[in-house]
Order: sequence, then structure tokens, then C-alpha cells
Amino acid sequence: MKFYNVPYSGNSYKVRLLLAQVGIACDIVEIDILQGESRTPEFLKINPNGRTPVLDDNGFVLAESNAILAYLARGTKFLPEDRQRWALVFQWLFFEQYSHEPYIATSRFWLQHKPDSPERSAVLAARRDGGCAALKVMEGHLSKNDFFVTDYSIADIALFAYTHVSHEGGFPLDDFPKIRAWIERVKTQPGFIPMM
Ligand SMILES: N[C@@H](CCC(=O)N[C@@H](CS)C(=O)NCC(=O)O)C(=O)O
Repeated sequence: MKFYNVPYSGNSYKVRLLLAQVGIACDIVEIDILQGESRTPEFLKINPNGRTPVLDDNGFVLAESNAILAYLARGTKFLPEDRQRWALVFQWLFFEQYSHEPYIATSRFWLQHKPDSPERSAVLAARRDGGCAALKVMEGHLSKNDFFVTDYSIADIALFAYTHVSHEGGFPLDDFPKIRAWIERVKTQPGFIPMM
């Protein structure tokens, strides 16, 4: 397998974490998105959407981090077979992509990679309420559950990736004790690897 990776990206980290936990070896191809390497004609042949991560499993090419998680986790304990639990995992994967990542991950990107400017301030302000709302939903769920769907699964992996560094996007977790406790639980899972 070949994995097109960005080291500081949570979307790439999700996949590296699952690969480590299922024990699958992979050739890593580093992509420097800041130098436009995800938009070259060569890369656009791999993913016409111009984004990382991408997995190449012996010629089967798959983009979208959470689709890659689902592909790699199938048949493992990280994706339950029970129909309702399976669907709940996907509920949280879609939540992560629609209600969490567009606010928290993109704020982190702007804070880490773009200079301070009126445009940056406006972007961060526009993402604030959405990011806080996502964290409140997570806090509520984790006040009654140890993990997102019964046992540790790719739902936790997907949400962990940007939540554990949410302070880097301007979303400190001081008011979210249940999320902080869940982060510590995730870190104790066998095969856990840190982001960087
Ligand atoms: N929904 C996609 C988002 C992918 C994404 O936004 N990737 C960013 C890095 S985290 C990227 O490759 N950006 C480069 C670009 O847009 O040119 C996923 O989950 O994989």
C-alpha cells in the first residue's frame, strides 16, 4: 500500500493512527500542500479533487480520510458489524466532516499557516460558533459514553485527529472535561501513535 500523507494534517493522521493500530505497513509519500504538491497535474491524476490524504492499495485509489478509515477498518474491531452500531459509526464520521472539521481543522490551518490579517480574523470569527457547537455535542455525548459508539472505533479516531489539537485552532478544551478525559482514553489504546 502507498499512502499520500501530510505530516501535520489531522486528516492524514487519522489514517496513520488506524494503520498503526491494525498493524498494516504502508509506503508513505509525503505531499507538501504548502508548495502546491496536491495540485500538480501528476497529483490531480491520483485525486482530481486535489486533496490529501489518498490511499493506493495495489492500484485501488481512495481519497477522503473517513472513506479510507472505513476501507481499512472493515472486518476489524474498529468498525462494528452490528448494523446499528455500524450506522452510528458513520453518523459520527459524517458529523466530523460536516460539523467539526470545516470549523476546527480549517481554523487551525489558518492560524498555523497564514499570517495575521483582516481576512484571517474574519475567517476565524466565521468558524467560531460552528466549532464550539461541535465540541458541545461531543461533550454531551461523552458525558454518558466512554467512546462514540460503544467501544473504541474509527468514529473516535476521526474525531480525535483534530479535537486533541483544537487549541491550535483557537478552541481550547478548558470547558470540556469529558472531551479531555476521552482524549486521555484514546491515547491509552493499544498501538496508539502521536500525530507528529
Ligand atoms: N474531506 C477531505 C478533506 C481533505 C483536505 O482538506 N485535505 C487538505 C489537507 S488536511 C489538503 O490536502 N489540502 C490541499 C489543497 O487543498 O490543495 C478528507 O477528509 O480527506
